[in-house]
Formats: sequence, structure tokens, C-alpha cells
Amino acid sequence: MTTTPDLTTMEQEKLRAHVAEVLTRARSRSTALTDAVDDHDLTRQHSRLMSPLVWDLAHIGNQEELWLVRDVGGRDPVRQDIDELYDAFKHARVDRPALPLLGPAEARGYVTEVRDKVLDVLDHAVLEGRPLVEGAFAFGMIAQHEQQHDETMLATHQLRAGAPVLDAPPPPRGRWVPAAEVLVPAGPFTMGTSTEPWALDNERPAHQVHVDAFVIDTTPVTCGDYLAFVEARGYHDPQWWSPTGWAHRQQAGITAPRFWEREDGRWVRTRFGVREPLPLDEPVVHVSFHEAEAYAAWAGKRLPTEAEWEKAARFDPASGRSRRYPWGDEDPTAEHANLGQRHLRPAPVGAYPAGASPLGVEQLIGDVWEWTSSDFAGYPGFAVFPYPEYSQVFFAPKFKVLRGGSFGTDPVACRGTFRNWDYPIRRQIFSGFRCARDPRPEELG
Ligand code: AVJ
Ligand code: FE
Repeated sequence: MTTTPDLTTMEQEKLRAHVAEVLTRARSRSTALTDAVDDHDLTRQHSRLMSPLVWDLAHIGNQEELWLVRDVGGRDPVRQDIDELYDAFKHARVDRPALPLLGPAEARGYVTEVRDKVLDVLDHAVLEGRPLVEGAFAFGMIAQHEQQHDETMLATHQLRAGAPVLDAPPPPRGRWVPAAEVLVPAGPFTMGTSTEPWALDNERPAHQVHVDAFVIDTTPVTCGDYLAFVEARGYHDPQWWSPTGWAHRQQAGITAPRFWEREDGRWVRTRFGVREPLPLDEPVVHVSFHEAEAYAAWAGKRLPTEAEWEKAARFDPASGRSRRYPWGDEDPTAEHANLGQRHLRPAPVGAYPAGASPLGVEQLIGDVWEWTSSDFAGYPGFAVFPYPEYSQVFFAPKFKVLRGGSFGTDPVACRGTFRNWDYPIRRQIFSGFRCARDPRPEELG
């Protein structure tokens, strides 16, 4: 039998305070995103791709009730009768507006009632002994779940028509980045994690991966870079597209990133209801995997694999170990990365020198999710924890992996090991990309 040393009372209290802080931060954001619009906007469908905002809100409360009130707390259900309505697998997003959902006032009352019970559970829970509560995992999982839906709700806001209701200060200024690309030498590195307490099941376990030498861009592809592809008629030349990507481009009639428009001979983009000139130095956002792949081919490059992306982000050649984040093991601050909806747009390239990886790759965390060329699959030794519907049921080649989080992602839901996934045609998410390529023989010396 193995025994883990008990957490001291002080460690337990620190952990409880940290949990309360991340849960409270998530709730402030959910509240801000839902209080920003009226009841009509909360209940209507802004896009067939998205739930009504009021569904996300009550679903957040329902997940919290299932895991923290009933399972961890062993308490009586608050609203067992609504479990089915808020089970994401029972009703497709497109059908959710027609369901007999809780109205805005009821949904707000429900999430508050659940949260009050959870804070009481948190006060009394023993935070060790059972995998679900070890290191307060279930609380961390639920805080991440709420923040993931907060990012989804932010994407719904981006799709919403009407006057702007969200505002945030501009991101820091960009700067000239000395090298456009870096070579990552061949060799093994540790991918995934077995030690990060709140890492989700698909990030586990840590395992050695050999990665051949590759070259990767030091910054994400910008709107200016991408505009060159648009103006070179890249959307009209099948040679840059995969057969599936081209078929989708044809069928959907796509000729530019989502939310871009040509107006009187110049390009503008709409961001949370504001039309503005295309910001040429900002990472491009709202592109699909297919568009990312086509751009990369046109540029004579390719998308990085997921392992390449993670090695560029975490591998420290000096120590041979993998870091939690590109800059080291410290949690992200405002100096490191554009996260947490602090700015409601990606920051210009070069804005985060303090967030660079040891090899000088920047803005890997935050700004825009980055498409990789990899299918979503479990790592060797993957084990479902604590439920198969978070990751396992999505392990399939029809989903592509995205990495690094966006300006809409909270730090609690973003790590060097964090894995997101979506269909390759999706672009309502805050998705961009960077390019990679095989080294030329002379670069390998
Ligand atoms: C990890 C973003 C793909 O939103 O579908 C939310 C997160 N899982 N509720 C999603 C999630 C269950 C998930 N993604
Ligand atoms: Fe969910």
C-alpha cells in the first residue's frame, strides 16, 4: 500500500481559498456575460452553432450540482428534474432554444443556490483520499468547465447582431520580433503530464515522444500575412487546399475569414459588434482548420503536429525537462499572455516577450487557439477520469486538436498541456494558427 503524506491544515486552507477564488472568478465572468444582454437576447438563438446563453448558464449550474453537490458533497439534489434538459448529449445545440428551459431569472436563482451549497461543501470536504477530491480535482474541473462555457458564451456574443455590449481595454503594443522562425532540434521530450493536479484526463499521462527536427514560426500568422493569401486569390486555387477543405470552401462559399468583409475596397472586420479596419499585426482569428492548412501550403509550410507544438511550447533544452508553460513553471500573469478576457481581441505579434519559450517562440499561450495537424486521440496509457463524455467519446479523426488557449480562455482552463478540439470546418471559435516546416538540409548542419 502506498501512503501519501496528509496535507497539513495550512495546505488544506490554502487550497480551499484557491478553489473559492477560481470559482468566484468564473462566476463573475458568467454573470457579466449574461447580464450584458436583455432577456430576449439571453433566450434566443444567435447562431445554429450555439446554445441560447441561458442554456449555458443553467448547464454550468447543473454540472456543478452533479459533481460537487451530489457526488463530492453527498447532498440531496437541487433540481434533479432538469438534468435531462441540460445534458449536452441529449439535445443538439440547434434544438436547445425550443426546450422548456429555465428562464433568465430562474436560471440565475438556480446557479446561485447551487453555488451556495458548493461553498458549504468546500468548507467541509476532505481534499484527499479519493481520486475525485485529491488536490480538489473535482472543484478544479468544475471551475474549468464554467470557464470553458464562458469562452463559448463569448463566442456567442461575437455572433450576436446588434449594438456592442462588451468592452475591455486594448492589449499591449506589439514589437518587432527578431527571428521569424526557430529550429527545434530532433530528440525526445516529455509530452502531457502526470503531475499537474487539475490537468484533465486527455492531458495524461506524461510520456516520452521522439520528435524529428522541425522549424516553427515564432509568432502566429497575422491578419496582414493572411490578407496576402486572400489577395493572391488563395481562396480560388484548389492547389492549396485539401480535397475535403476545397469541397467545404466551395459548398459554403467561403472567401475570407469569418467576420471579415470588404467595404469600399478595403477590408474591415467586426468584433463584438464593432466594425474596424483589419488589424494587420494581430494574429488572424476565426479561421477553420481547412483555411489554416490552405494558407500554410500557399506559404510553402504546413501546420505543426500537436507534439511539435507542445515541444516548442514546453521543452527546455538546458534541463531536458518540460515546463508547465513556455516561460517556466509560474502561473500566467498579465506580462506572460493574453488570457482571461482581459482584452477582447488578440494582441499584436511581439506583445508578450516575457511569454517566450526557451527557443524564442512567442504567444503560444493566449491570443488565439492554434490549429494543429493532429487528430484528437488519447495518449498511450489514457484512462477515463472521471467521466467518458469529457474527452473519450470525442477521440476520433474527425476532430482536430487546437492548442494554447485564446484571449477568451481563463488561465485556470489553459496550460502547456491543455488540449482543445473541434471539427475542421469550425471557425466561430477563437481559432488561428502558426506554421511549421521540415528543416532544409543546410539548416541541420
Ligand atoms: C473542450 C471546448 C471542446 O465546449 O465542447 C464543455 C468543453 N465539455 N462542456 C466543449 C466542454 C463539456 C468542450 N471543449
Ligand atoms: Fe458543458
